[in-house]
Amino acid sequence: GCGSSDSDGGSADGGGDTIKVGFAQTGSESGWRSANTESMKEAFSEENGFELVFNAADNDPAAQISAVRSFISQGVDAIVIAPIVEDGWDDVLQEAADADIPVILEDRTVTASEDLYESWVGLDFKKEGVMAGEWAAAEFGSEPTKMVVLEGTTGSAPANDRAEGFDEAIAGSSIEKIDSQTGEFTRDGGKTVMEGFLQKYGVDGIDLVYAHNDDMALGAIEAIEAAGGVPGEDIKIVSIDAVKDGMQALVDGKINFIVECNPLLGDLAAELVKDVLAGEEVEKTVYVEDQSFTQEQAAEVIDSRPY
Ligand code: GYE
Repeated sequence: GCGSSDSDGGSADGGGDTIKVGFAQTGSESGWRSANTESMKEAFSEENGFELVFNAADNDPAAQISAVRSFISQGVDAIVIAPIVEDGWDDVLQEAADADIPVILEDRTVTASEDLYESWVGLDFKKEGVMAGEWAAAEFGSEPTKMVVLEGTTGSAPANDRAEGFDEAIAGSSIEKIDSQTGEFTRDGGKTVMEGFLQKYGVDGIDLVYAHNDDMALGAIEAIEAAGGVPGEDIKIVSIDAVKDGMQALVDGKINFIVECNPLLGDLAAELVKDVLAGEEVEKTVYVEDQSFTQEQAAEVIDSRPY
């Protein structure tokens, strides 16, 4: 037979073919992250020939580096990392290289030399920021517009690149960034930071929220409603991810535009690990395409979204 309970061969019997992979996840900050973790666990399953050692570092960069060190000392066959922040990876990646353990990055990028990892698979965060910014510039035309920004985790690739792309796209527009602060990519963080902005500027003093992810936009919606404002009307909102709850808020008119960020990277990451261990050449960077959604477009696709 060929089922996963087969004991006379295959890779699901704990035999020598099983690939032991350590995966250092960021944590569990958002809906995007839950979907990404699920995708990774499904792809790195026993049925697919893997033994997965999973670690989620609660978004603490030092804890994530410790997790990678522990994978190295366990002698795993390969290491996959979703790096919380871009900087600080040189030493531990060198240690993995010294131990002959290949490293694949998924989702976020690092500033360390490309020689220190085999491949990276993820999204073009800068392009996501550009798409969000282009929508905002077109939406507000030449109207004077006061914008606040809910930034992702400080020092993370998506926070850096989404800020850069957006700012480039709105350069020369009538949009003025009046404040910007990190909400850590969480719903609570977005809510707390937005409460502070509303206290400072009032509902009338803010026209637009740019949230680096849907979860922070959802937190901002709660804060705006609690302050007596109508999200999507009094204050417009643009965010990134297109997870279920974000898309629902878009359909409900509380968010105005969402740029997608596809979290389903597991199969691509697992394929890269297998190819690298088989000695095959792999691409250094593997980009997954993103779309974007207006409220009308979201209503059409929401039921068929896989995450
Ligand atoms: O947008 C956010 C998550 O790194 C692309 O991390 C990922 C980001 C995603 O917490 O929701």
